[in-house]
Amino acid sequence: RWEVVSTDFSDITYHRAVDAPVVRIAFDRPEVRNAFRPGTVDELHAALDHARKQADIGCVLLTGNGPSEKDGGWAFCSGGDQSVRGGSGYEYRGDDEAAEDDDPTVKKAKAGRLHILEVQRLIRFMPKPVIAVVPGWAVGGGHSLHVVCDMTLASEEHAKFLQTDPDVASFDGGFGSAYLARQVGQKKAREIFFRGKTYSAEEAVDMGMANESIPHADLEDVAFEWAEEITSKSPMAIRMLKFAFNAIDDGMVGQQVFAGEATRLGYMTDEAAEGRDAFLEKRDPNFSEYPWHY
Ligand code: 1HA
Repeated sequence: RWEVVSTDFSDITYHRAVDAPVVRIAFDRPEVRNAFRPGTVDELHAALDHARKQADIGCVLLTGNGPSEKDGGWAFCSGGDQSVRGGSGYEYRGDDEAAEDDDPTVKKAKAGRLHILEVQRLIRFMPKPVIAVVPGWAVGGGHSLHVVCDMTLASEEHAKFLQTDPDVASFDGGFGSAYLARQVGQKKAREIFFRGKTYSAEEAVDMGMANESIPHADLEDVAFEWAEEITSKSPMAIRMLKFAFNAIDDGMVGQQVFAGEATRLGYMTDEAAEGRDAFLEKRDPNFSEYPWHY
């Protein structure tokens, strides 16, 4: 079903479907429950951005490879790799240099990285659905990632949803908490963060932060079916809907993103062509043929 898009990655895998406009991007550090270090985030950003730009890709499946060879455990993502957490963020250490920017003209900031937030924004603002396919633990910053995805499908047997942020003195005060509250309600979202209890796939579905609990063996097949279904529909309509769903929570940025798509549609009209042509031909535009629709 899948062919490799790039072998340049060490902390993720990136595949595209042979016969559908769908990609599969997966964390590939199962021995640490797919925790992300700075290089992992660089790679994830690069793969998602690549998928964003492909005109023949309409849906991204974001998941975690597994199980761990150490103990057989499954994970979507366990958040920031605590072993490389420095004084101000997560640091490139050891063999984690894969995707670091080696451009000598770039003066690198000394502060640690928190750029998983850039990945969150990329998922939020890319004009195609991203489905979190959760085969195991979704924890901390990994929990926030599933929250920001357009939909979540979870393994009935192995998915576990957990917010440890306050346990490790971290806090996702953006999409990870605020958007979660939109999904499960204020009281429940506060419970999730303040208590740090683990929830099953079924509980996640019941509270509205996951779409479906699926037998583990079928999870990837069902996710692929969902992606095929979505990508059989109008790209324009799916894009407009995603940005419409986002807009109410995204303030003026949400309006800007939605309006950008509206502008694209506007540019496709004869009326817009008349405006452009009149300028280029150095004449007054004639909009008289275009009705004042109601
Ligand atoms: O909140 C943010 C941010 C907020 C704003 C802006 C940016 C942010 C960026 C990141 C984050 C965060 O992600 S903070 C939250 C960080 N993550 C955690 O606190 C989760 C830590 N892990 C656990 O709680 C548990 O490991 C687990 C619930 C995911 C799994 O438990 P389990 O099944 O009992 O396995 P466990 O034995 O604990 O883990 C297996 C191996 O994976 C262990 O290594 P080993 O002893 O075999 O050498 C464990 O240390 C490692 N591991 C798991 N999670 C992480 C990890 N190593 C480093 N970092 C991890 N996150």
